[in-house]
Amino acid sequence: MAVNSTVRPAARLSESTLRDMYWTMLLARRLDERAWALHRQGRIAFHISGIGQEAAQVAAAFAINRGVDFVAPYYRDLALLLALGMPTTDFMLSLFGKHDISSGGRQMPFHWSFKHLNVVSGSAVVTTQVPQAAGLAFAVKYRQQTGMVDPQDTTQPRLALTCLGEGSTSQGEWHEAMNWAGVHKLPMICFVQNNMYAISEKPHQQMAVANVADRASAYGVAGAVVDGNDVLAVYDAMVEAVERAYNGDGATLLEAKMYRLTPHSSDDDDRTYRSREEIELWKARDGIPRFRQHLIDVGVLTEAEAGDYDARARAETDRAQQEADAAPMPAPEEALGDLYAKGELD
Ligand SMILES: Cc1ncc(C[n+]2csc(CCOP(=O)(O)OP(=O)(O)O)c2C)c(N)n1
Ligand SMILES: [Mg+2]
Repeated sequence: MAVNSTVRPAARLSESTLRDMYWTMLLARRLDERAWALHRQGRIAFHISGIGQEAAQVAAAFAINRGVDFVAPYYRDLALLLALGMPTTDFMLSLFGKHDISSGGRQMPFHWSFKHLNVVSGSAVVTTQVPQAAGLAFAVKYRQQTGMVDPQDTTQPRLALTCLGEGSTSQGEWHEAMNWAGVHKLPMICFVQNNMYAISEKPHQQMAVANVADRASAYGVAGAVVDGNDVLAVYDAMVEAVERAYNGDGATLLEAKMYRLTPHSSDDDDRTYRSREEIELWKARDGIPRFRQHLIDVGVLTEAEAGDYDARARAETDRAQQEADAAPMPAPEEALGDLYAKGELD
């Protein structure tokens, strides 16, 4: 890929792409807020939120070849999945336990799986997606090296992106996967969304180094830390990682620092372990209003257009909710479908 290194990648984004990025962040926020409301109304059983992480996720998605490169996401990746092409109605269907694409209502929501977007299904066990991403990246490299695919073919996956929280890097699988990515110089990007908490635990209770990315050199991969509330900074850092992967120069451990603005999940009461003042401090750094202001400052959006985006995001959230609400519940006998192979005992 030819790159003019004097111009930051984000500076080359067209106005319509910048608007798309903003729209996706905003839509994710509105859908997520609606999910909290639906939970408090007793209409859905569970919610785990990506509020505060949208900027970083949208940046990550826009930097890869969306819908083609492999993605092994984690539960907070609502904005990332929307950017990859998940329909809004599908998200609502998953909240209601109805026929969503990921599992037809049989899995908990947030266990994303979209075959047509090369988003591989994950497990509720945190971090297991990282060795799977390393395996996918190994397959990408193997297929290219054995001539099964052309490394320049943009219709084929050329990297595997995986996401996880900082707390999950304490799991053994993470170290095994990073080591594998380093040893085999894999086209993998491990995107750590460091939101300052693993349920109630702070980063210093998980690790004795300041940054997850400080460990990169120990695995022989590139590492970087970026402000996760700055969508364009994350995009620049991610493009560097993508080019490294596409050029056969190995894996990247990219850590975006951000803040989980909500409790861990709808089952958590965060008042037991953090102050309201701390949350307010981070709310002031929220990536969505920050990007909105930036787009207005540089003349990509007017105040009126930004207001129109707000109204459209709310209307789209209403529409998706109503459509999902009107959809039928899965039949009880569907619960066991696709669990067992059909064999001679049937
Ligand atoms: C192996 C395993 N241990 C514990 C859990 C329960 N659990 C779910 S999310 C979570 C916290 C993860 O924190 P982090 O990796 O920082 O991600 P965040 O939720 O903050 O985005 C824990 C302990 C789990 N799902 N899997
Ligand atoms: Mg965390």
